[in-house]
Amino acid sequence: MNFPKNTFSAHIELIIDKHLSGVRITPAEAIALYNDAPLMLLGELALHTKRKWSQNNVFYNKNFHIEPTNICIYNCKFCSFRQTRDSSQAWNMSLEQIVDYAKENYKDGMTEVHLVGGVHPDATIEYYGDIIKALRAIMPSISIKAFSAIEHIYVFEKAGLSYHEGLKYLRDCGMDSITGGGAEIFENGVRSKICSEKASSSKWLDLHHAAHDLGIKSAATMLYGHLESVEDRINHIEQLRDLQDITGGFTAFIPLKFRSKHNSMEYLGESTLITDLKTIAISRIFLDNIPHIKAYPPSLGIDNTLFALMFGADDIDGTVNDTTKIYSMAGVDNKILTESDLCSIASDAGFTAVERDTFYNIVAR
Ligand code: V47
Repeated sequence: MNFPKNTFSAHIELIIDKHLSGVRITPAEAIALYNDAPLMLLGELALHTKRKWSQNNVFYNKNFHIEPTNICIYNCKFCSFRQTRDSSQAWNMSLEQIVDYAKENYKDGMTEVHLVGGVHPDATIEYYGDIIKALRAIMPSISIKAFSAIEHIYVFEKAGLSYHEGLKYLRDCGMDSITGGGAEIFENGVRSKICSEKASSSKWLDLHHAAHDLGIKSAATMLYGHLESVEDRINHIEQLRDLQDITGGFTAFIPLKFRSKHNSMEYLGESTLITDLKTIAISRIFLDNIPHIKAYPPSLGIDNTLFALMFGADDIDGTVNDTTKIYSMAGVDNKILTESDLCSIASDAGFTAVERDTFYNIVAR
């Protein structure tokens, strides 16, 4: 790295040297870097670190989403997707409708279906299992990334099953991995203000721990840009780093930018580009054990996704199209991204676009 040294303090210089020599930085050092390092330095450090993990590659995936319902027993303050049963914007697909939807949206060459939705009051583990089995029957070779920890926990507790038992059942039905959703922010004070009703942080972490014990890989998210502080963000990624030390089961970390329209936290507005880039960069620098950092276009927007690649992200998710409504319902005007759009984002930022499957194996065509 060639950054002019007199542009930052001796303390920051020590932290940079520590990181560059391969020694893990502490949460306090991450907070200092976030607050005090010049933005370009943070970017350069994160990019240097990203290259160690994935060289000049930026990964993308050919996938689509299914959101079987947006009816949800939880009323999270940041969520614009959630509806009550009697809302005119509510939907709840039958098994037949889910199969028809999958047939309509599955295109040749796709390697992953991402299944996530609201926690419907009538949801059961058997229904979740039936959805997975029905998808497996029509798409035998696709990788099924199914449900967030919050959905798993609801149906497992309802069935009186341990997390291990529930996950084994769904794995036997054909589930290959689980999504990173529902993590929000682990710090209990903020969590109780934004999503007091949903499963706690420790349950979220326990569910992923159980999945990893069974060899089921998962992603991890963090919702940022609302009431949380920088300390809360670092605390969140520290808890993920700690769990990853034990299990090694997280494939990617995904910072999700809070989008404010049509929910009860609209008054907060949205994070600046500087916050978005610093959050991506510090995640790449601090998480020395999670291989990939995902910049998610539906949440970040296309331009900010491109910048995020220059600040340490190495994954831009997939062809998703308009099969996720979580962000459009929160006011994001997303262009439908084709495979060639994804490749352009990567190459415009100076990287080589590489198609991957769910587990980051390179797809050779
Ligand atoms: O948990 C909901 C977030 C998540 C808003 O596993 C919002 O690879 C911003 O988990 N503004 C669901 N975010 C989506 C998710 C996800 C996305 C991409 C990849 C993966 C993966 C998982 O969406 C929720 C919540 O944190 N969310 N509302 C909002 N207004």
